[in-house]
Amino acid sequence: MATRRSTLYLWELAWILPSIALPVGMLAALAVTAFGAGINVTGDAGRVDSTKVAEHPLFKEPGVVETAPGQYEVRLVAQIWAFAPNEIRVPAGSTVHFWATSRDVIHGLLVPRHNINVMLLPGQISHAQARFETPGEYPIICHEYCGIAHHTMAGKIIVEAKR
Ligand SMILES: [Cu+2]
Repeated sequence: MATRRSTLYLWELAWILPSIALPVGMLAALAVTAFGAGINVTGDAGRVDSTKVAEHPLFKEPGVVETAPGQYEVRLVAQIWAFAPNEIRVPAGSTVHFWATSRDVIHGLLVPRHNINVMLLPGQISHAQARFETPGEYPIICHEYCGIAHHTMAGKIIVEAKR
């Protein structure tokens, strides 16, 4: 009888331990991605009335601005189905700060192989920054489905070799 009771206890343990380990593991993964890998939800970089994006000082003239040597600011507006600007040129070794928002629906801003992966929410300003070391052409991709021509929504970053 004693053996049987301990067998039941072991079965219980076999269920209880994973059910504790799973959420603990997920919490650990969340902590590692948030604090270790720097993956976050859209930060609180500010808000903007999505019907008045063109009047906001940051987004009046979407484009690229050099703020200091090697430091660039991209003021980017997403709308169906384009990014403005859709071509960004910076020299190699630049740090690029993206300030971005959406004029209409939820869009995404993804630059592969760089630490840029944010949602662009109407009414919300998103900020992300990355360093572009290697000359080349990098795509800017909308990775949030935003309508019928979503797949055409893209731009590019051209990193020019230093002269
Ligand atoms: Cu899209």
